[in-house]
This record gives sequence, C-alpha cells and structure tokens, in this order.
Amino acid sequence: MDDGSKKRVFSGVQPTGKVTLGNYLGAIKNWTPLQEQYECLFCVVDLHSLTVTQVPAELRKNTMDLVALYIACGLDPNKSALFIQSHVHEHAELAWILDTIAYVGELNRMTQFKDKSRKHADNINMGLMNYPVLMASDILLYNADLIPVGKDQVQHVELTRDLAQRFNARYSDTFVVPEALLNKAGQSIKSLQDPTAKMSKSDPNDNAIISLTDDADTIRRKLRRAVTDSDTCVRHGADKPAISNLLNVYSLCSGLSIADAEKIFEGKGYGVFKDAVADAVISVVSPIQEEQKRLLADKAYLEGVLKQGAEQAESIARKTLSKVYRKVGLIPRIR
Ligand code: AQP
Repeated sequence: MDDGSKKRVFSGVQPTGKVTLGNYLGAIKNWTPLQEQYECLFCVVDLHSLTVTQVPAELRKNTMDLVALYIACGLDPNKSALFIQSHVHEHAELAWILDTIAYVGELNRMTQFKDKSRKHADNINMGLMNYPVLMASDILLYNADLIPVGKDQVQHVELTRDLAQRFNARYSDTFVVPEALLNKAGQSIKSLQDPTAKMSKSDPNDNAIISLTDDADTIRRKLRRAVTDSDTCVRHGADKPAISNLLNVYSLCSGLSIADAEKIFEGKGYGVFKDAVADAVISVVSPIQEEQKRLLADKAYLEGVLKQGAEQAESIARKTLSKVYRKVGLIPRIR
C-alpha cells in the first residue's frame, strides 16, 4: 500500500458462482496493470452475493476460490490489499448511512435491479434493491478515485457519484467523487448462446458461459456450440453480434487486433475460427487454473493474505466511517 500520493482504485467481484471469461476479460485482467500505478484495493464482495439465494457451503467455497483466482490472475498481495468484504464491517455500516440519503425511486430505476428482479421473481428482497448502495459504500469508504468495472456496472458508479455529491452537499466535503474506469475492449463479453445478453456467472445455461474452471475440452465444446450469425464471414460489425463477440474474445486472448484477426480468418469459415478462439482462450485460462489450484492447496498462505488485506482496508475504512458518523451527528463512543 502507498503513502497517499497515488490515486486509489477499488473494485470487486461477487463470489456468486464460477467466475466467467467475461468477469476476467472485463474486470480482473485489467486490474493487474493498475497495481503498478495506483494504490489498489480488490475485494471479494461476499455481502453482495447474499442478494440472491446462496447455499452457505458453496458460498464459502466460491469465496476462497475467488481469492485464489485473484492472485492466480496476477493480483499481488504485496502491491494491493486483497480482502473479503464481510471482514471489514464498516462496509455494511456506511451502507446504512448512505441508505438514508438514497431515494427509493432512483434505486427502483437501476437496470441490474430490474434484470435481477425478473430473474429472481421469487426473491425480490430489499438487499437486491440496496445492492448499489452497498456498492457505493464499498467505494466511498476508501475514497477511491477510480473504479474499474465492466459496462454493466457503470450505472452503479454513477449512483455512487450522486450519493457522494449529495452527502458532500448536505454535510460538507467528505467523499471523493469517483470515476468509472472502463476498459473498452472487454467492457461487455456476451453470452455464447445469446449475443444480446452479457455473459453472466449466474446464467442457468452452462453452454452460454465460459467459466475459468472449465477444462480445455469443455471450452472447445462450448465455443463450437456458440451461436453464429447468418452468413459465414468472420467479420466484426453491428449486424454480426455473435461473431463480433467471438472476435472480441479472440483478440483479447491472443493479443492480436480485431482487424488482423479478420484477415487471418478471411474465407476460412466458422469452424476453423471457433477452434482458434478455443485455442486462444485455453492458452489464457490453463495457466490461471494451475496456479489457482496450487494456491488453494496452501490455506495458510491465503489466510495470511486475507488477514493482511483486511487490516490494510480496515485502517482506511475506520477513519472514513468515524468521520461520516461525526458529520451526520452521531456521538462517538467513549473508550
Ligand atoms: N460479461 C461481462 N463482460 C465484461 N465484464 C463483465 N463483468 C461481469 N460480467 C461481464 C464485470 O465483472 C465485474 C464483477 O462482476 P460481479 O460479479 O460483481 O457482478 P456482475 O456484474 O453481476 O457479474 P455477473 O457475472 O453477471 O454475476 P452475477 O451472474 O452473479 O450477477 C464487474 O466489474 C462487472 O462489470
């Protein structure tokens, strides 16, 4: 962690299931280089995941898998604070204060709330509606300047900005007003079965997603089955959403530009192209899987990382929360 001169970055992923290639290309992959330039905090947002029904034992496993995955993807505990959201109780406490300045109307309008309410019609709980307020708390607690997110989360960062400005206007300058940091290429990786929908870990159709735990054969099979567009031409364009998505994945995994990829696959047809996409994805995913497996076998190391990360995060969070409590008029406890 840093002496305070660098800009601060905060981001997180929910341990809601098997992390997808979308989470990796749209989020985690882009965090690694940020560690060189910024003071970074990366969190496994377990409290967020409770907004949809979880099996407790699976949640525990997914959480530790994700911690190991962060490190396997290149997040370095010596450069960034890596921690679990629920280990720093200030997240939930600041969320309560922010709840008192967030309007029901604005939360009701959030696209993710509407989507998830449709998908989980039997469990439209208050947490689902409050999700963006907890996310605002995650960010504002650390006075983070930059929030690397995929396109789907930009609306929540906008709400965070609104809440920060509203609080600052009402109680005097307190929070940094953060900005979303969007990685253009990976901003939205689409479902393999419906290129108009984003690839999501909680998608019930396993063929729609590539999970970072899928083995090579599974990745190849899923890509071969991926839906395509009407003609047989490998070209990027608004009229070819399925092939554009695969080209995007290919480009991000191979390091080649989309224009170069279009030239390579000119006249080759979808079969050859899909196998090449599979090769590129496997070459990225396999080493991550091996490293994740190695890390998961070293429980003591992971626990040490989490202890250190929570301490680093807590030392910032505690200061922000006590400032906020003071500003809103709560009396500090005498110790
Ligand atoms: N398909 C995607 N393409 C690019 N980026 C994506 N992200 C998610 N899906 C894609 C980015 O991953 C980060 C972590 O997301 P999250 O787990 O906190 O929540 P999410 O956006 O709701 O992700 P999922 O996979 O869709 O999870 P579920 O199914 O549980 O809701 C974010 O930065 C997000 O932008």
